[in-house]
Amino acid sequence: MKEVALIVAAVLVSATVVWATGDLSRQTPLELKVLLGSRDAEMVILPKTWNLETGKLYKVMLVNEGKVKHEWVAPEFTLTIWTRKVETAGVEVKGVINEIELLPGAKADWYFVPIRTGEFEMACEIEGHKEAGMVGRIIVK
Ligand SMILES: [Cu+2]
Repeated sequence: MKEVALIVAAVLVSATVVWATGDLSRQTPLELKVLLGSRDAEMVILPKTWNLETGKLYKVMLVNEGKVKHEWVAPEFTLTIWTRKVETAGVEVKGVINEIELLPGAKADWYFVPIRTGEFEMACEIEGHKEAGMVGRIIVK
């Protein structure tokens, strides 16, 4: 009976493991919801720190819950990732992404794989927003 339980447990575990061998673009993405502007505070990037790992596929769901436009940039970071696609409002964009601008209420799902380790700054590039607190760090291990 114990053996059966172990086999069942092993099957359950192996079914949920993400295998990254071979095609790194075809993994099940790890999801991270990020607010650029929230209902409670306009000048925020939440979470302020992203902890990522190389070789894993991420789906970063950017949402602007604020009342003004925001512009996410992280120039050094975007040079060290491979973007699979960005999906927004029925549109899919592929290629290198350096900047994502979100109008109030807008959402964009960004799929990418970090390639290199390091620590990178991210910020909102609209005048005065960075100084007001729209800044954060991306740590890739
Ligand atoms: Cu902003």
